[in-house]
Amino acid sequence: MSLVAAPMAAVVDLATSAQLQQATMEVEEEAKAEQQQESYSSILLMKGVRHLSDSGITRLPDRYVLPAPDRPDAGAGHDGLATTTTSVVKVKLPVVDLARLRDPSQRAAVLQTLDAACRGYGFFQVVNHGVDGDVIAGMLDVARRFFELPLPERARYMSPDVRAAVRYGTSFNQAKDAVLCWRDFLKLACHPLRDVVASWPREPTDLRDVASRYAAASHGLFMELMEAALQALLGMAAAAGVLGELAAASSHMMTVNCYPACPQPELTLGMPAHSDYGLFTLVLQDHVEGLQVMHAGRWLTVDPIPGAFVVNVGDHLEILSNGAYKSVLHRVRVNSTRPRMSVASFHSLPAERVVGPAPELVDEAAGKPRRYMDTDFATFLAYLASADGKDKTFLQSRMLLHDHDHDHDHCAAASILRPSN
Ligand SMILES: O=C(O)CCC(=O)C(=O)O
Repeated sequence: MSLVAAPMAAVVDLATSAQLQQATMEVEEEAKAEQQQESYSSILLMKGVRHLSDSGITRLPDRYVLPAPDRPDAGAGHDGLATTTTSVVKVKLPVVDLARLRDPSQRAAVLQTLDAACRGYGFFQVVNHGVDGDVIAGMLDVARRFFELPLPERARYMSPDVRAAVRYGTSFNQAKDAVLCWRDFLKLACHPLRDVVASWPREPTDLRDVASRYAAASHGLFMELMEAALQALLGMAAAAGVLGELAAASSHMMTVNCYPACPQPELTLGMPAHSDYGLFTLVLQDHVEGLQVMHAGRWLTVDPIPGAFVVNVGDHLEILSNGAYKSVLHRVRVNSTRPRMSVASFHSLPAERVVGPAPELVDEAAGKPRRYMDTDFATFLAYLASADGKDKTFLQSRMLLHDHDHDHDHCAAASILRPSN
């Protein structure tokens, strides 16, 4: 038995070892293929969502799938508990008519509209602004053509440096996002315009010309809106100081956002809930809706007025106004059929300028306490790198006194709160 068994065993052993060798090779091959697949997927992810969308995927890759409570249809009720709100609630934002603002006989009434919008929604739309239709259409068109360029041409501008004059990337904060967002972007520093334009993308060949004309128009509009806001807040005489500073130097960053059609839009967001860092942000969007604003504990979808700018109060203006004006959370939903483009222009004082509540708005004896700490860009960068960024907005981290309703809105999407950068 053993004599027979031995060779058999040997045969079996040999067979087993050959099988084992084969199996080991297969496992190794598989691991190699998996590794390749993994690095292929991460390269694909780095290539951004335009690339994924063009590749014709029908299922959202896992890295883009938000946890259930953070998905676009999981709302936050007034009691702070997550509730499901599947219907989209649209909002017609207050309208600020610049033609009327420029008419001395109507200015006071428009200042009231602007002031009420900044206190209530933190958002408004601007019509009759006088920015040439060709400048607006040209900007959206050149932006679309930039994202149609072959990836290697776009990828020349990828940079991890948040201060780079030009930066192409994907998601919200690519280096930190646990779940990626369905957005690709091109960020362009716009101040001082004549110095930075030469570092902007060289393709499409008309980008520098078209985008610099748009940037100049956006800055002009910002200055006009700031003058109006400061006049409403502080009165003409006190407004002059900040306006003079802004005329001498400012910060201006433009982000071109590209949100391709998404195979499973109910599982992800184009941009998570965030507030903006500066004084005012001017958003130009195409005809596709997607921007949502947090108001009284609910997400409201902005109904875009063709040719209008959507304007929102940023953290700096909330701080400067000692809390009178609201820098509110907003986010972007995507959809399965229509790609969307937007151009957001972030305007503020120079990065090194310390921003605090205007002295005219603080009077402890009269019951108007200082509500915010002073802040500057270095504080903002330190906040980004800190643990606070996980469950607070930057604005909350600067608050000395809390306004409960506003605080509630800033906590409503707590697990995905991240400041914009
Ligand atoms: O795409 C939009 O409408 C909004 C963009 C935005 O919120 C941002 O760029 O910070």
